[in-house]
Amino acid sequence: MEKMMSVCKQSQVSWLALLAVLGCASTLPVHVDPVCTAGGHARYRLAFTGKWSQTAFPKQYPLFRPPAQWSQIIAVTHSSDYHIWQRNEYASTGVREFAEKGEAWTLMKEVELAGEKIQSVYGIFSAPAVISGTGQNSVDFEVFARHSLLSFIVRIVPSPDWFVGVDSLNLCDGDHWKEQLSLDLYPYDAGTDSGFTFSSPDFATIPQDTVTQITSSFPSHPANSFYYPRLKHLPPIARVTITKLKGNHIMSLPKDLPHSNLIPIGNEIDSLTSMFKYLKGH
Ligand SMILES: [Ca+2]
Repeated sequence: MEKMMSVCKQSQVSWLALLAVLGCASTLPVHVDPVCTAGGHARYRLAFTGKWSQTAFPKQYPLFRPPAQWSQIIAVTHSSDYHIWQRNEYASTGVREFAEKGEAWTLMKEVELAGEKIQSVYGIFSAPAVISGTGQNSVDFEVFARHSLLSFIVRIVPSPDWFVGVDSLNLCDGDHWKEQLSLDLYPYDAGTDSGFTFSSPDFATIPQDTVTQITSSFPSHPANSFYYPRLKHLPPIARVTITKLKGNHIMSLPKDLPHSNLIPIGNEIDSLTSMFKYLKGH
């Protein structure tokens, strides 16, 4: 390691050491995003589309009490040293409560603390619940170079602890903002409740498991609602499209919260509190 660092230092003064520089660069962890040098900020629209139909997912498709639907979308813009949730890592208490019950209070508090303590979160915003398996919703938000990553989480309703979402999608591409991204979404298990089916009663996972992707063959148990042994892959259960909006003016808070409600973190406790009230009311 010392040798490597020594080579890195020397390489700064010599063209001959260019290869060494490249060699050093290649030793960086793969998850490090290139620095975002895009100027100003960019405005985007996040459009969520449920694809959870009875045709695509016939097994145990929830028709009543409640029928298949989605929770509100909780989304965060942040830097690379923060994750609201991560595959193969343990879910936070806030993610647990949200994935199991759709309760956002603790999750919002966790995000707020991350914004205050490590300055890694710029903003949190939400879109209201999508009240059918194939419904749509959208919300506008803005990003800045220092916090160019987008993450979000949407609970699958009903379910034990299942959700869809995105972890750390970078909207910046070097010196410019990406125009549009679309991603198919697949179910994740928060690792906190061991229910097998959409309508399973509460059954805490002890000890807690990590967040895992649910597939047509995992968990490998015939009772699981997503277990389709004849399918190689599950069809996407939702899709998200993120589109850069024209214009560059700072978006003001809309009067009608349910459509869009970007709430900058920082010291905006009052705004966040009203956000909490809004979320609690849904
Ligand atoms: Ca589970």
